[in-house]
Amino acid sequence: MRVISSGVHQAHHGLELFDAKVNPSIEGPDRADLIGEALETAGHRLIEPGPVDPELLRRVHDSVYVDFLASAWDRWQERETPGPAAMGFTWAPRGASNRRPDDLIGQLGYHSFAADCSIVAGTWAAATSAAAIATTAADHTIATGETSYGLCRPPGHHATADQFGGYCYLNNAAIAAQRFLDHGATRVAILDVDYHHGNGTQSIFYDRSDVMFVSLHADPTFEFPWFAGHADETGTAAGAGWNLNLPLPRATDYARWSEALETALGRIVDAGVDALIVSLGVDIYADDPLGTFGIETADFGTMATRIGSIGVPLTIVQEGGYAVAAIGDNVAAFLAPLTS
Ligand code: Q9C
Ligand code: ZN
Repeated sequence: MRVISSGVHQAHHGLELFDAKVNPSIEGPDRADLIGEALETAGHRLIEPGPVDPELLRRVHDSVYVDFLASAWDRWQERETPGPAAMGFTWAPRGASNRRPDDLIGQLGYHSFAADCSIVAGTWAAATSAAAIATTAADHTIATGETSYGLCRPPGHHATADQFGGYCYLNNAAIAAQRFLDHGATRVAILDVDYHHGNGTQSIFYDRSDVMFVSLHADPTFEFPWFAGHADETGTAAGAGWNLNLPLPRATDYARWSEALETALGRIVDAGVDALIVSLGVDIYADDPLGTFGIETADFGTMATRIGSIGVPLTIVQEGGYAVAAIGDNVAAFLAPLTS
């Protein structure tokens, strides 16, 4: 087991708008710091990532979006009275032309889909560091076959090819998947176990058959991201049949969740993939402030044992998880059975 992490994320802590109030985001630096400490206590060595690959970023994300993210904070600072964080304020009405505006304020709406997510001074460095962590983790699995874990922060699975939202800016799991493909894999699967549907990952690969996206999540009829994650979203064009959503009800416990996991793994095994990326959100934990599921700490070990049993090269990237008192134990419990 190789664990990749970096302290660069610490300068990223955005604001989020919720209940008509603006507060520091619940997605803060403590999350990754606590995971790192728990993993060191469990005997893991934390290894720094290599540099980010700008070409790889642009194979997953639109170039204009990457350029936008890289420059948004500096452009925001040029305003007469810049607020404490740059965030979207107006989104395209249904049926609108959706032409990209020239102005920064319009572009913030164009390149985002949720007001829970903002850009501050450290955001771009943190997002590119998380992408580098995912890339380095994938590279280790590609080179050795060994399982690797990328302690990515900010998370990535809500980020689409050209929009940030849900605390995500660059899609770390998609970047890891593309890395496997670029190094000879024919088909890879992404198994997303975060409490929330990975709308960004789904959309990036929706019309492709080389990356199968499989997600267990809270039903979007009652949960963020609200507009994606239904069972009838199965892919389009060449991607038809390569997207599997398993929406679950409130209060789903491990007995119910593990039934969906069997369905998910059955499809992944049938597809005969060369590698598996796990988008590991531990917000399915029973005491998570954003979740409603009933997964206990020990269940993370049980699920990891089952996922590991399919015998496919494995790279894990961190997504959500907001119960900071238990976040380290939950991730350590998942990694423990995969550690050799
Ligand atoms: N104040 C991930 O788990 N809604 N993103 C939060 C609570 C957004 C979660 C509302 C949840 C996004 C990666
Ligand atoms: Zn989540």
